[in-house]
Amino acid sequence: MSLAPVIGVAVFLVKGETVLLGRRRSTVGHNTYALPGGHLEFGESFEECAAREVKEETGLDIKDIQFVTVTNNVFSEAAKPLHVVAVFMRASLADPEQLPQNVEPDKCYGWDWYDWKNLPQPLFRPLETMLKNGFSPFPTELN
Ligand code: 8DG
Ligand code: MG
Ligand code: MG
Repeated sequence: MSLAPVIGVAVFLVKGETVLLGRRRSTVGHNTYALPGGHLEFGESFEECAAREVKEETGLDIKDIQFVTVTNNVFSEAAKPLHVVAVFMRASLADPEQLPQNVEPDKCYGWDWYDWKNLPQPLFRPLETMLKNGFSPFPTELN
């Protein structure tokens, strides 16, 4: 078991005033609502990783992929301690008509769009912490 930090990339896929969230089936953050995302692969850019993970997990194609922020997450109470440096990106749908599919049903209970002002609970802890700190992926007039 390696105890080195790993790099995660998570994507605020925004549509109107909503974001795409799925309830996790993974050990880390089980049952909590999280963004699509995964681990950065060797040689990948953040934008490439964002597009690949969103496609692998939801079937959706994204555009206008931009870096928004990075957070440091230590899951010390997990059965297998985990340290993830999470890079957050924002993107929009390449085709606004495209519908999310649950491509990895072993990892997620399903994807849906949630109003930013009425997010489901509980949120995945890294997300919850960002929100508590006042973070929003939307322009200020929506907050
Ligand atoms: P992979 O095998 O497909 O590469 O990985 P994955 O199974 O899809 O990884 P993941 O757990 O979904 O994402 C990697 C890490 O990114 C996760 O363990 C912690 C970090 N992360 C956050 N916030 C979020 C989030 O909202 N969504 C996702 N998916 N990951 C997040 O800190
Ligand atoms: Mg993944
Ligand atoms: Mg994932």
